[in-house]
Amino acid sequence: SPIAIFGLGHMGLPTAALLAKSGLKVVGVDINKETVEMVNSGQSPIMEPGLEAMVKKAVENGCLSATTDTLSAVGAVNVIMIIVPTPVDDDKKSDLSAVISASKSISAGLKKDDLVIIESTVPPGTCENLVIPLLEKSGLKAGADFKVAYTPERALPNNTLYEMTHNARVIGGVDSESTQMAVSLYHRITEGEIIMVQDLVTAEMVKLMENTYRDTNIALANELALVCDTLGVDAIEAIQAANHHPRVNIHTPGPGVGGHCLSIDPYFLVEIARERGLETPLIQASRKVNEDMPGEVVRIIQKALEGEGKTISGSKIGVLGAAYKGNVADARETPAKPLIEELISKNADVLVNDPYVSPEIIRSWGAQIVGLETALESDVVVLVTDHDLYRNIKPEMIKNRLLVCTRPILDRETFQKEGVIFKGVGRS
Ligand code: SAJ
Repeated sequence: SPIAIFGLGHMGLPTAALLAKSGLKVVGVDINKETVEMVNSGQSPIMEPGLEAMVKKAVENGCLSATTDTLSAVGAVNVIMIIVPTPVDDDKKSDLSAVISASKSISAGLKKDDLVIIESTVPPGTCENLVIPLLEKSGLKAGADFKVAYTPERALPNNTLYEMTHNARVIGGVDSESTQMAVSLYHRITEGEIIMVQDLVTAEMVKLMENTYRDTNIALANELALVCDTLGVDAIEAIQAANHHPRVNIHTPGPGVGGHCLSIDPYFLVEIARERGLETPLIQASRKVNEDMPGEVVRIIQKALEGEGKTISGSKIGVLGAAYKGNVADARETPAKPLIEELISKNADVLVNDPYVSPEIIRSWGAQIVGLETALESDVVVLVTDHDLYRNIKPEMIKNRLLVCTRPILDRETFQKEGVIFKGVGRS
């Protein structure tokens, strides 16, 4: 049966393309006209390996189309997916407005026996307490008249198509028939194991547990790195040695945690627990540790410059990378932003190089955009994002011999041997 997918973003568009590739007719629904036009002309608005080719083919085959017209889309299908963004607002409370507006649009055209699948990351309980009541405004009853399932998306940006088709998937439904229907649908696109859980709320909780696990572990790595710093211990060497223990897997310290997932999802747990009278000190402390990392990097830069008789104020600082992680164009919640803004507020001349992130975004932080060579001529070079192309940087390319490498992609010894002063998170 044909499918409508609400949200043609980082997760919605690859899902739409994969379902279309499996032979289903898919209509993507998005509020952004530009996105809809791009998809209809066979282009991908998102940088993701392999995606554009897949979109192009699906559109040419007539299996994939896009529209802003929600009602006609819902009317023409029997399966509707919600894959829209769920950010947090300034108070770190979940902003479910996109889920709400999609649910309302679906409700307006919902038919008997339709299946609604939610993939957006949400505070546990959202399907039961918010989405279903909105869908039931159609006059139909969840379970009896229409089906509802929740399945979190777990694919890793930059490896999305592979992970969507190979990762294990967790599915929970409002009743077992809902779960079963969703399972058979996802079997069309994934070779990965499909794990059925009891209900909607369990599936919602699984997703938040995964991303909170990762955020908390990265926070631990970052805090340990800062302790290493005070001792003159190289954190990367120490972590690699510790990870030889069979039950230890310390994550990688860095300039902070970015992206639309890890830096947001833990707050959904904090919020939902608090509503039930429970505080979550560990999760909250981890968020704070990770959010403080850009400030820690500024301190490391300051010390490095002081060693050269310079200050942040008046120095040229070359920043390599603005994206939240390597080889992506995504700058959402990137630690590069607060880092760059703090350097600018301290009167540094910040020169940013990033071949992927859109120049407008970088300029909106007040920074200048430069080529790699120019960035490497700065008073200090600060590597922020682990883009693969930065792995080719050689010691002699660092003109002023001062490098703050916040990611372990360059070999410390090689640089030091060539006279480069090599600093980093936990490597000072
Ligand atoms: N990072 C570190 N140290 C590490 C690992 C990551 O500093 O040891 C940083 C990265 O540089 C980046 C951030 O953390 O700034 C997050 O990067 P990531 O690659 O770990 O994860 P995301 O946000 O791109 O994708 C995550 C994934 N979740 C998990 O691995 C548990 C992905 O599977 C989810 O689908 C995605 O969130 C999501 O959509 O929720």
